[in-house]
Amino acid sequence: MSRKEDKQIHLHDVTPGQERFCAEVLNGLRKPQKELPSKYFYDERGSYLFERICALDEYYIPRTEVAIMETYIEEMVELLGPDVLLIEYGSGNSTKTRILLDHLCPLAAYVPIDISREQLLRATGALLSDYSGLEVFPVCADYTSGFELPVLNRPNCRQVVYFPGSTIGNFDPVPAKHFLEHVASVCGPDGGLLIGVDLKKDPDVLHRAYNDRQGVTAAFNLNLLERINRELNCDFQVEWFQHYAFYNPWEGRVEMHLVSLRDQTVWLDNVAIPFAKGESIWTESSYKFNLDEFQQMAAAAGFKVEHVWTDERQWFSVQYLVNTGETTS
Ligand code: AVI
Repeated sequence: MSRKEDKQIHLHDVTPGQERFCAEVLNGLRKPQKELPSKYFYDERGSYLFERICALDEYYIPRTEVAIMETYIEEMVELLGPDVLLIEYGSGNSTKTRILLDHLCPLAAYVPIDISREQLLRATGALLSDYSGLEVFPVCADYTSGFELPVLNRPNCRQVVYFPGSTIGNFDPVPAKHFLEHVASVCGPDGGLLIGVDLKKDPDVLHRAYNDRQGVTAAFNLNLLERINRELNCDFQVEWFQHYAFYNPWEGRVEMHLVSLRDQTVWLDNVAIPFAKGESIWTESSYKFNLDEFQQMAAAAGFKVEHVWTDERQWFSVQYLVNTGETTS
């Protein structure tokens, strides 16, 4: 583990190195159904493209979530209580967090965690200048695998984890349960989790959200190959791959793939990776839930759903879960 300092921002940096990136890419590309971990979308360009996705008309998630937060913020803050130590997983540009920061008072401290170092530093700098007196302890980490949080001496505060955007949907069911168990251990016996959960809906709405007309989602998906070329010295011919996203109703998830447009071979680290025409690399799953399904998953990880807020169309939910310390399976 290493600590790096950046001006006045004290960054706790536990990001995985390039070796792990290379090993995970190779491991995924050697599977019968080739796959790449979606956490690697978020280099500097990927984070920029994701921000553009969030501004698209078709991508309803951020708009709907912000509207729910703004409508019910007083109720949320009341449930969270005073002296909260707010820990955010996948904080990105911390836009939605500002709604909480504007209302949570007093706040013990804010710990944003993100894999994208540049974005984390930018967001932390902006928060420090906009919220005088706010203590921010940024952590650069891959939160999908184990890492240590900085030890903060705040004895009388309640730890609340904030996990918006339905990023929980990017985990498969077993890792999702493990992730929630990890969150339960982070927030402790009287802690809580405020989480954004995307709900099942008309597949046409989902299809449009992941196949936008401007092609921003396609560029976001293809940037993963460009990143691998840039950082791992690989030779993907990016124009020979095509973005393909669809809703799989049996599994309740949107799947994103990159489909090879011809027979081709890609070289990475002296390993040849053959592609047949039409073969795909599975780059992301985005699970959609109904309220019962999510409640069961949360209970299996030791959480009780205390409150659910949704929009009128019931497209998205923000939920407050409390740690019961008991798992149901
Ligand atoms: C970050 N995550 C919740 C997004 C999603 O909807 O699964 C990532 C994304 N992929 C394509 N568009 C957005």
